[in-house]
Amino acid sequence: MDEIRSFDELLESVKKKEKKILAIASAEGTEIIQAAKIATDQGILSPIFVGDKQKIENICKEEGFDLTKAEILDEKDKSKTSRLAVQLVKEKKADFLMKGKVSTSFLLKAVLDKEKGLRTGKLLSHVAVVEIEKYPKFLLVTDGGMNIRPDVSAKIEILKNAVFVAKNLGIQKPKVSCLTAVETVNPDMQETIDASVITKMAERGDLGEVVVDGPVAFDIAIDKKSAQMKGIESEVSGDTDIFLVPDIASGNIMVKALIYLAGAKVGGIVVGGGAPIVLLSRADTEKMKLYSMALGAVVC
Ligand code: COD
Repeated sequence: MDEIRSFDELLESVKKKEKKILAIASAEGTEIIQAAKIATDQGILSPIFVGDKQKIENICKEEGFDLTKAEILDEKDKSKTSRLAVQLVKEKKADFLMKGKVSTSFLLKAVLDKEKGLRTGKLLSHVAVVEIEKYPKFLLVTDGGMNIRPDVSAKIEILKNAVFVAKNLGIQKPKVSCLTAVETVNPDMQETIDASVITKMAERGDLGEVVVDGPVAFDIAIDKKSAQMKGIESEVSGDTDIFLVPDIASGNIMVKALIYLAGAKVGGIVVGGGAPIVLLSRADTEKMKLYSMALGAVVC
């Protein structure tokens, strides 16, 4: 499989594959139906709308969504829509899951339910896939969306999840930068210790087909010249695929800064469970919603 380096290429790739079925928990929102309409019109998925049937049908009519292209499961109780959508995935009636007008914690709790959820024994984590004019390929940032302050064991799981996404994007041997503020191990900065542990594990082959560098600051990770000026020799520098960030705040800030200051295009998904989960935010543009759904479809 050729490496996918942009969202246009991603959409083309998804369109060539079998159409995936997306279960949407509490789909009765205009922006949700609009996003599902774009993805359906582009031929990348078929939705199952779980929620208030009457409201969903009304919005579909307003938005010109062809109701023959979707299934609707009537459930007005918001505490039940997440469980129903999760159940559809568990029973293989849907391939992946999306949050509609239900809170993130409701949906995640249904996903994490020990009996009825989508647990696989692995950690669930968020991967943001970023396309930016100044960089010749995708840049994956993790985890700026789910795990708040991961310890080193959690970071290893987060990295494995991101490698899984990278492989689905055709990146055979992803290059990973464990981001910190400095290139030296400083015992007062726990993230530098975690980064050096992960780098050592990768060197020993414990993390599979990846090349890891860290601790490393963002300038060194993104720009080979900066590395050379600092006298740092690194195969990863200037060619990073995955940016492993120290915590949710740093990852979230990094991605949003790229969107607002550098016009980045971004899609994001949660992986590690039985199926990918699309968690859209209200502030996402229609395109970003489409990119996230396409990402979900490509990693199913
Ligand atoms: N993967 C797998 N299992 C998990 C995970 C995970 N990432 N997180 C928790 N669990 C399991 C635990 O092992 C436990 O068995 C059960 O779930 C409950 O664990 P808690 O009590 O630690 O989890 P919650 O329900 O309090 O919190 C989980 C959240 C994902 C809701 C929490 O971590 C959170 O709020 N994350 C930030 C989400 C967010 O605000 N994102 C910003 C969006 S932009």
